[in-house]
Amino acid sequence: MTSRRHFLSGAFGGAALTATAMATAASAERVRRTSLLGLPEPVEQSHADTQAPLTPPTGRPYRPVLTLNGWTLPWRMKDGVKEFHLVAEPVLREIAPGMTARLWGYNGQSPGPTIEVVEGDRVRIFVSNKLPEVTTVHWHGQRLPNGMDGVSGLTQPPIQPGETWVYEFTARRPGTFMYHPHADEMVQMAMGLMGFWVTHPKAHHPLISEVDRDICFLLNAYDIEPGASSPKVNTMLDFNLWTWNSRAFPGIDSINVRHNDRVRIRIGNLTMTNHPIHIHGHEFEVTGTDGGPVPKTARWPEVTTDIGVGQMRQIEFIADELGDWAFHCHKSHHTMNAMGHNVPNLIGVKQDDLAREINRLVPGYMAMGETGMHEMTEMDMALPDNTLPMMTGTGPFGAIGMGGMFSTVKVRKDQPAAHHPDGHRDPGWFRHPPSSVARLWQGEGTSAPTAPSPSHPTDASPSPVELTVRKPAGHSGHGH
Ligand SMILES: [Cu+2]
Repeated sequence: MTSRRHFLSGAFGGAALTATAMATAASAERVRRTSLLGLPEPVEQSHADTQAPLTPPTGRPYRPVLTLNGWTLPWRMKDGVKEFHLVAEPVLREIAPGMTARLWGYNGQSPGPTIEVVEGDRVRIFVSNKLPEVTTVHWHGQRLPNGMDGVSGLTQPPIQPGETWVYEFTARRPGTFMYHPHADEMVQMAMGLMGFWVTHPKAHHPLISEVDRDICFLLNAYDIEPGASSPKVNTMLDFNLWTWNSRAFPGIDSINVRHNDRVRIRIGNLTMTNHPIHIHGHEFEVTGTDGGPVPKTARWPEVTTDIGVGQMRQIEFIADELGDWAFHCHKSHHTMNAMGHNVPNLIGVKQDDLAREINRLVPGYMAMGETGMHEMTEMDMALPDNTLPMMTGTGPFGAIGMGGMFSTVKVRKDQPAAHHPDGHRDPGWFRHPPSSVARLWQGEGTSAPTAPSPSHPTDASPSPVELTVRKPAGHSGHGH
């Protein structure tokens, strides 16, 4: 994890900009001029590494959040107000090594930086529009004056390209929030324009526990044709890149924690469908939503929680099982990358000759594997440039065969505490204790019970095998 940060001296310094942004150079000039009028410097980020949490330089102390493959926006204190500067602009985002997308974001990245404040803080946010069209920022979940709510046409006129507007309100409610445009939002969110917001409680709160790790990310999705780099913004449901903070596995960093840490993970959903987020080896509770902390009497253990569109969930657990635990969306199509959808099912079909014939007509044709898809994770397929394999990643035991919304929670005894400079470093793969890994059976053969055969309907004379299945030892069963 490096932590390079670019401080812009001029409107374009250090930024990776597309032609669209260059077209707005005239309006950007206006930003530079206002910058001289006392705007906070628009701090920018240009890589997708997870950046160490931002220790608050001024203001009240708190345990800062870690933004997965992202960063936290610095602020300045001015007359008791926390001032932030968001710049909406075209960005280049590496979705995973080997593929970069042309997205829209804030301050050089998609999603934009996490805004982190304390309950009761007076907050002033300058928003400069360097997009080729109008925008606004809506502060999802916040209690604020109606005119600060950022709904284009309803609570304010839209922010024109080149303009800088200012939002100001008090962060009244502690919790988990996000921000996104409320102008042409179908296009702007399909392009990646969004960010996270965390408001810490100002004092001990009976329903907000103090945690050792506090991690946040947004669920988002893109439809980018293999070989292309710009999302198709009219797609409603059939997205092909399922991402956390605009990163797909193996580009999503692992969540690295110390044994017995209390871990809070905050997740917001700005895709067009729900995502059942699932953890292995532990149970968690949903301790809060974008509506606030959940009363203790309304919490129950889960290993999967479904996060609907426009919802946020904060989950908490004690990381008391050592290992590398999968943490992913449970929709199996969401743990795959592009190319997974228009592929015929040819399981059981010998297709070497068939694929060769079709390839003469359709170069680049690819069919599902003969025995399933896993074989593809071990193949070296020719892909168009700037395209991720459908399933990829290599672990200590070989191909992982995943993509999309998949990561791991790595629980280690020797992981430094979160506030240590190396507190979030990746410890590498887990070293399993002897005799604790599933193994190839090399003993004598065993016979397994067999389910009733369809050729022997239940009213036929049961075979001894069927009897074994229907009446396992210890069960009374209902018999015939
Ligand atoms: Cu999903």
